[in-house]
Amino acid sequence: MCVCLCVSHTHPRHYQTHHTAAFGQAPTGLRTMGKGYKVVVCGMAAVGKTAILEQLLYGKNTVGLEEGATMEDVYLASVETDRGVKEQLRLYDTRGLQEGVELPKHYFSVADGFILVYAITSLEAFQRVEQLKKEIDIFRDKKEVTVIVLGNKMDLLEQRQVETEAAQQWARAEKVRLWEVTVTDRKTLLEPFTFLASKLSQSQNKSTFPLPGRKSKGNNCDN
Ligand SMILES: Nc1nc2c(ncn2[C@@H]2O[C@H](COP(=O)(O)OP(=O)(O)OP(=O)(O)O)[C@@H](O)[C@H]2O)c(=O)[nH]1
Ligand SMILES: [Mg+2]
Repeated sequence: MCVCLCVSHTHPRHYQTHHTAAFGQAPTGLRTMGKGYKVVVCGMAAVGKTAILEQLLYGKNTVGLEEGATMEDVYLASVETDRGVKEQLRLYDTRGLQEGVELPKHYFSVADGFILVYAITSLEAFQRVEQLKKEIDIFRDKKEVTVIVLGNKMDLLEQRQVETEAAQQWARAEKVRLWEVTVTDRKTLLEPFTFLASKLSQSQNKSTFPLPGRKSKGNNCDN
């Protein structure tokens, strides 16, 4: 399964530095990138947002290495859906939230999707995700957005503060999918990102094309 091909990673604070990386395929380069779905990756500081993206896109396990706090980075990725179609994602790696630091409101108007990240070792980080979900519901302005939730640092079981079942129960009530993952095992990241790409493409198709079997006025889809 080709889940991810990262073709570019830009640092907006610098002059558009492009990095290329590929997994099992040659890099296709920026020219093949469409606009892509805009996905905001957010959550409390130090839950592993950047580490997740670096592992998923570059196969880098940065756990244990010194990594600075993020201001904002944009990763461009091509992710294969469950139907084998590649979808382009623009992943906004945002600044970690802390007491008094809110997710800037412009993200709510641009986002097609959100990845809410907490660490299973921090109840506070999970509560921040609950709050973010509420903010999405308020600020998305009736636009359809896809939300997935990642409970990271699953390898640190002995420091667990967020129980799996309690988190899943909340996710079911909110009608969002939640996975526990760890950056130390890239495989745990594949299903959530495949799901996200599939869901994003489905929701766009839903609003762009009439459903089979339902004829809309002046639009004959029988052929
Ligand atoms: N054990 C373990 N450590 C992790 C995991 N993911 C990230 N870390 C560590 O957690 C720390 C924070 O990771 P980052 O990826 O910088 O977290 P972040 O959410 O991007 O942080 P900000 O950019 O400050 O918001 C680093 O020391 C990582 O090595 C994981 O799955 N397991
Ligand atoms: Mg970061």
